Amino acid sequence: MRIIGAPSDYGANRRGVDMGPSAIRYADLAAGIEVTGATVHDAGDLAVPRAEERDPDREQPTVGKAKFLRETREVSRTLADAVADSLADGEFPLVLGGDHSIAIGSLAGTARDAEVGAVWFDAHGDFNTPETSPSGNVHGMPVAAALGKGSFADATWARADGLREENVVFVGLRDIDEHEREAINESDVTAFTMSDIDERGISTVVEEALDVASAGVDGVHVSFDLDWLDPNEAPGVGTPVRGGATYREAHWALEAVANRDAEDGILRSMELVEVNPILDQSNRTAEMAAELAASALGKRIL
Ligand code: Z70
Ligand code: MN
Ligand code: MN
Ligand code: MN
Repeated sequence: MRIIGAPSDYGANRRGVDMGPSAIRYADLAAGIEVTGATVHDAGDLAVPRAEERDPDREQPTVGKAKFLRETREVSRTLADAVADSLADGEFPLVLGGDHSIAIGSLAGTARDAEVGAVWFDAHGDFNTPETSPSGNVHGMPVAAALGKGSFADATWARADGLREENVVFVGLRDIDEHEREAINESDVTAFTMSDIDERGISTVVEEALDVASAGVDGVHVSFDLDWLDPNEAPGVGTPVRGGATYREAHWALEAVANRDAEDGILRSMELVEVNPILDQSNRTAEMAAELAASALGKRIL
């Protein structure tokens, strides 16, 4: 497998997530994964210019707002190539963010020559467009971007045409904007909220999510936003939302991903995003990210 760092914070309104890849590596990511017997190649970080050197408003859509759109496009193109190259070389791409806007690149890369589904572990729907976004932060838009919603319809760099809308599944949503809610409900994606997890349990919800994401596709991308977890467990994120997944639920969920992959080889690519070491306590959130990656890639208790 191949580690690809994408230290971009262009999509978030707060500095610090650009240090995510370093923090996750420092938490012994590679050693944790090697326990599974996998060989880990670290490709290092993509070059991402500092946000202070750029103008967030330099390029704006005719309607709505999207900060650092030009820079996000540059990062997305570079990351898409890196992910596609990794797959072409037969190495599983594990992308480290950065904020969740980097998923535009991960999805474009993993869906370049394949039909793919996605499981999106997140407190947020990330389904805004420049027209609906209350913040203009692109990390609230990557799913809509990849699916070509709103003005992203014309953005060939953002659209991941191999990503099938009916195979996109959210798990554990709990903070959705008004227009984002309408868009999710009108779309063909499947959305499990935190209420679904409370009602039906993590195991039923995650197994069903994997069924939907993997039906009829070549592979599944797992996008893991650390703010899916409860802020008590993962405080080092830019937008903490109370009532998130527990440590044990998160481990169970990613062990289920690994078990499913062992059965049908469906896992194609993965990313860990939104780790913000500035806001963290003793690198706990990065440690969580590293542990969960190992679980997804096959680390078992026994
Ligand atoms: C809000 C917006 C968001 C992540 C925050 C927040 C989006 N819906 N995404 N943190 N990862 O600004 O669009
Ligand atoms: Mn997100
Ligand atoms: Mn989020
Ligand atoms: Mn596999």
